[in-house]
Amino acid sequence: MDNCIFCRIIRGEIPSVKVYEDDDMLIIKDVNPQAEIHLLLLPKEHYANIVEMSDAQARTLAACIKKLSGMVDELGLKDGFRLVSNKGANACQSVEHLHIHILGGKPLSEKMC
Ligand code: DGP
Repeated sequence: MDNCIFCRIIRGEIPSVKVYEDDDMLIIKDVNPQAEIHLLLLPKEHYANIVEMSDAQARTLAACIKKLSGMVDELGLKDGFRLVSNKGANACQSVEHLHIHILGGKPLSEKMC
């Protein structure tokens, strides 16, 4: 998607702090962290949210999350973390490219959006 900010990050057109990358996903630091550790898991394939996700995309995303579960120590998440994916503006989704928030450590904000 030409103008999708996360597609542009994936293509390297917009800088980001990359934590992990493979053929299926990119993990970056969130530019506006809501917790001590706030990462974003971005599937490389563009789709807006979990409602738009195909069966094949769901399988790929599940494999990405399984891979993430093996990276907990190196990502500093061994004491616990939350995974959050917002769908729709009413649920605070601001970027229409599916992403999973990975939140660990102390919250930095109480706000929902
Ligand atoms: P959501 O509100 O669920 O759509 O989350 C979007 C997140 O993406 C939000 O926490 C801020 C983050 N974000 C937006 N633009 C950029 C960017 O250009 N770079 C990075 N690293 N994060 C971004």
